[in-house]
Amino acid sequence: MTTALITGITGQDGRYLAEHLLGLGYRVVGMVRGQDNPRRALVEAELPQVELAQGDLLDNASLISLVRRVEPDEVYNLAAVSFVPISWNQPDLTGEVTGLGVLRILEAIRQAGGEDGRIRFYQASSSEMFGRVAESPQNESTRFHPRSPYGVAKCYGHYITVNYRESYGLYACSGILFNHESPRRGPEFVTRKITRAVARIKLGRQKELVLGNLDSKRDWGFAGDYVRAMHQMLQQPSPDDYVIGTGEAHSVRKFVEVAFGVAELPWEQFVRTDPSLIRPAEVDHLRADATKAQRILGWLPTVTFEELVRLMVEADLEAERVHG
Ligand code: NDP
Ligand code: GDR
Repeated sequence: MTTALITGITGQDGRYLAEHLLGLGYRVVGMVRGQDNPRRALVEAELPQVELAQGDLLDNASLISLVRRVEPDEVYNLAAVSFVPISWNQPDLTGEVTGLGVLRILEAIRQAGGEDGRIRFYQASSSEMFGRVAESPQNESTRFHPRSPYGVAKCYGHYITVNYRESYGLYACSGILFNHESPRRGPEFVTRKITRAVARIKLGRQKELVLGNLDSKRDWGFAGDYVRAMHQMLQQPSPDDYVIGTGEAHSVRKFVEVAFGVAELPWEQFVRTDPSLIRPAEVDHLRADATKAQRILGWLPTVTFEELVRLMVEADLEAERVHG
């Protein structure tokens, strides 16, 4: 039986990936940090077959002993400080977790004998590395110009992954994923903030939605599609880096329009902007060129932008009706 170790199991992608790998017959071990992590119970309830183990990307010893003990065939490093605005308030922490954390886990794999390529490694790189884009759409060769401490930390994580592959022969891949969303998306990210607000406004539980920049454009896909690509990358004869995205970009304003439209609400009456939510440096426009992933992995997204917005609004309406 193939064993996968997933860091970031309590996050959006960790849960979709675990579900996908369990479906393929894997043994899945998820790393959880903290003494009393409230999201541990969520994973236990949703995915009882996942084995949970203690560890923290800030703690070298915990990673070394975890990798030795679990003896994984595949390691997916999804853990990170992943919310871009936080990275300006906590740049040190972001650098430590999102950047150096990648080095720590790569080193744990190397020390466990990963140099023979036996342990396959996936790093969650990000389109935020492209930042102020040098060209559009962005592919694996597009120059990086990150615009936040988060983007800078992801660049470190990306290059240290490439470096461990080149220096030590580790089987290490980096997936440069564009924004992907779902009903499991954290409520601080703009898509979920919008769909949750739409549901609450529809049910009379919220009066307005306060947002920052409505003009930025993102290439939004469905998280369930993107975790398939992570797994596919690790099944190739040799390790490589791949851009994953839909190839379509939409503005935050467009997301708002479609989401309020699903609930038949006039968005202009409910949405207000607040300059305090504008970022010190913005990433204006991201759009993926995932040709390489299509060609080599045979990967294609299955959920369109409109379907994604609808499924998120409907899930939030349901959640608000049941639990709200
Ligand atoms: P989430 O924010 O939902 O999850 C982040 C995970 O990281 C959580 O499980 C969190 O655990 C864990 N974590 C945070 N700090 C530490 C630490 N010190 N040690 C161990 N675990 C820690 O992110 P997503 O699931 O959306 O994203 C997964 C990865 O993909 C991230 O690395 C993200 O940066 C990257 N990415 C995401 C994209 C997206 O659109 N979703 C696009 C491109 C890249 P806890 O419960 O303890 O807080
Ligand atoms: P992003 O996602 O920064 O792209 O990073 P987020 O949803 O936070 O922002 C997308 C765009 O929306 C604008 N925006 C707002 N954003 C938030 N969060 N809240 C608001 O109120 C708001 N109003 C407007 C932002 O300015 C931005 O332009 C996500 C994360 O998952 C990263 O971890 C990942 O690497 C990238 O996607 C790819």
